[in-house]
Amino acid sequence: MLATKFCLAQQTSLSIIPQPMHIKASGGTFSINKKTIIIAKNQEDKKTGNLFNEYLQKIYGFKLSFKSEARTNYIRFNTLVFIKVPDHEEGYSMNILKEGISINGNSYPGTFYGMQTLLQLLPVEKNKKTFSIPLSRIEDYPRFTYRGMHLDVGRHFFPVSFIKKYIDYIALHKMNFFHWHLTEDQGWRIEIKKYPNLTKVGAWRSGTIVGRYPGTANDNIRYGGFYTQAEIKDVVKYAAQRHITVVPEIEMPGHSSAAIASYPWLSCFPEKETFIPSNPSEASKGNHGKKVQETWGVFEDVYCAGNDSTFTFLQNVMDEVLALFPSKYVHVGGDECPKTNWKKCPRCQARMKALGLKDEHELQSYFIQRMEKYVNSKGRTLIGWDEILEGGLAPNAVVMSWRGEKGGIDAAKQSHNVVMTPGEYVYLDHSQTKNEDSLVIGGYTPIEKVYAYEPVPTELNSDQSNHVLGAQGNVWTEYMAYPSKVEYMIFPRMSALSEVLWTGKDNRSWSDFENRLQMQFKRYDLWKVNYSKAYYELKTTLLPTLDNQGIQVRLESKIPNAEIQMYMVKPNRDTFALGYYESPIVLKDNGEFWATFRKDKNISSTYRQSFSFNKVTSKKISITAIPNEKYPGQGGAFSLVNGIWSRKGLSFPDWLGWIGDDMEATIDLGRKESFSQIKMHTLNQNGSWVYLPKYVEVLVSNDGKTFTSAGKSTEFVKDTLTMGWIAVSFPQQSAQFIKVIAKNYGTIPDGQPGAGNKAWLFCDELQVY
Ligand code: TNX
Repeated sequence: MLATKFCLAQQTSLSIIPQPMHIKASGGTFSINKKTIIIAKNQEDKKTGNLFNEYLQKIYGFKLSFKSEARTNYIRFNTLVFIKVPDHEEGYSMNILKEGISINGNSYPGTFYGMQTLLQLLPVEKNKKTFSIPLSRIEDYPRFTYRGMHLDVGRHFFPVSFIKKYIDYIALHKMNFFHWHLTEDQGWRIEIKKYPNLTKVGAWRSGTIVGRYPGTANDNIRYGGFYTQAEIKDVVKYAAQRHITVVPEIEMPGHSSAAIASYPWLSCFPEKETFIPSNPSEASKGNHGKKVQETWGVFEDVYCAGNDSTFTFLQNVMDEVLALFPSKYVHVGGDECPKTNWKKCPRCQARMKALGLKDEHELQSYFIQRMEKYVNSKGRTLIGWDEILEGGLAPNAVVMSWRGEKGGIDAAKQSHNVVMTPGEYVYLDHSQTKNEDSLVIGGYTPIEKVYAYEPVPTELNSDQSNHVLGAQGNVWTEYMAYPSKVEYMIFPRMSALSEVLWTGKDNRSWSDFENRLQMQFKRYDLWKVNYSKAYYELKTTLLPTLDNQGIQVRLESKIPNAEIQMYMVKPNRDTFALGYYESPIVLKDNGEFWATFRKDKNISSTYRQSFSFNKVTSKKISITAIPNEKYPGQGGAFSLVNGIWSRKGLSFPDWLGWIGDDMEATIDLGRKESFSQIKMHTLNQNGSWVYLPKYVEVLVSNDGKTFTSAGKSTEFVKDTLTMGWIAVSFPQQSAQFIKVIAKNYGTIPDGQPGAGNKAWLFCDELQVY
């Protein structure tokens, strides 16, 4: 432990992310200048030297020359030769002496990672003349063998130039897998020579919804693009030079609208028009055939599992894919495949009968297992999202656990290898701030949360833990239309993830990472990447006052001594200055609260929130069913009486959400009060499996034990987007306790997205008048 502490204390001056295993600084420096010589003996180490030079050239505008030997002023890239595979195959050591720098890798990737560390010892100021590198010794190796980043190019297409940048970012973080999500409902992005329609038809959609799902309109702009096989080869080679494996994903059996639009016979019902659930484009309105999707979500038109031609098609596609991607792993998706069509399809039903499959989940399992056999026969290993566990796991498959950690735990217990990608920690499409201005899918995953992620679940014993290969950041691009938005979403969270994956558990600490992050921000500037400054923003905590009469607002900022000014704008627009923030402030009246600071032109932050008080605001509240971990609200049940509710849809952090469960909230008013109406703010967004409650019932009590019903209602009045209020009105009542029951809709009906699954129920505020 002492040794670890020592390491941590020493390294801050070196500021490397991910944090190396051991650093020992000895005082003094070595200087890199234009005369420094690169020594590299073999082809591979020369390549590493060249990549080092490329970075120098790009960032600082000079490069170094190679020589076979030098006694002073050198940087040596040297991969060690072993008789037997060393313990830490991807490890390296680096000696920084007065005479020069030696990087000794345990393998070529190891030497490459040593070079990456060296890049982080270079100055963050561009025009420094000499580069002083502290004399030190570093020993380093990764904790996990799978350190991945994913990119969805289906929802939005990104040019090869950006894909290469993305690969550079992966390399700069010593990560080694790029999961390329190449096919989607909204676009097929890889050229397949045997099936030209996939890119002639499937790579293009007639328009895209505007704004957050379900959208306010369609932009009616034809959108698309694809990678030629030559481009793919180029990308794969570019990645390989950086010791990164590209794992292609060809989605099946769901998320296949684009393939079906290209070849309608892949569907169970080739004649049936594609259903675009919201805001179809003008072009699509007049087209009664199959179409590439224009909105986000999960769609029912999937590959037919009863038709052998589907498998022939997919195998032929695989043949071309495998020829392009040398990766041992091939991803076949497997997630979010509605079974609606299969239930109605005579061919699927006949297949189930012939094989004695008991339900459509077993049919999906048959589908994946059949593809796995094919992939295995070509010497490759199949990866799928955790749904491939349902109905029986394919014998050799690797599971990517995205719906929390459970899939990963189950798979590891069945001795399958696992890559962890749980939504709440590593979905980099989620918001990283509570005050997001741009459009994002929702959720709240700040950098602290990513950093706190531990990929090996505590439920696993040590044998089972060995099946956890690592983890991956997922980047779904429904709401990322441009490279700069992708950068904004991945940085700085990707840097935190790299440390989770590389650095041993005992060797990393959030506060130390925070120190190094300051330097990392400067490095982003050096790399000219667009990154989120959410780390510096005002963090707010809302709490009830002890007497339950007001809302306490606590503000925090990472800027030391930030001067945070506060205002209150009253409903009549009168504005009051509340002075500078010193300690938690108590709000008791309606109005819009503002808190704001400016550090410099790059960093400023404003928190702005309307509060609305009524008889239950800040009162004691409890709920029975615990909400889903993705939608816990802010401070649990208190979220329902904190005086605020969403105007932005699901991305607002105040929501409590339940799958299948009812909401039952009991409020203690503290004393008898009279009232005649209660209102519940809720969400109606069926395309995302979110339903209004069947009804809202209000019960009242004076002892908190025996409740009598005061009224019931189903009437929903929309306010913004898909949100609105359900009000229950009744003759004036007088009571101390109020119970609100919102009955969950239950099972999603046939013909709707997610049919057969349990519906979500949402609430972010209750009001009583
Ligand atoms: C679920 S994660 C999906 C994606 C969406 C994503 C949005 C997974 C295997 N499927 O299709 O883009 O949610 O966060």
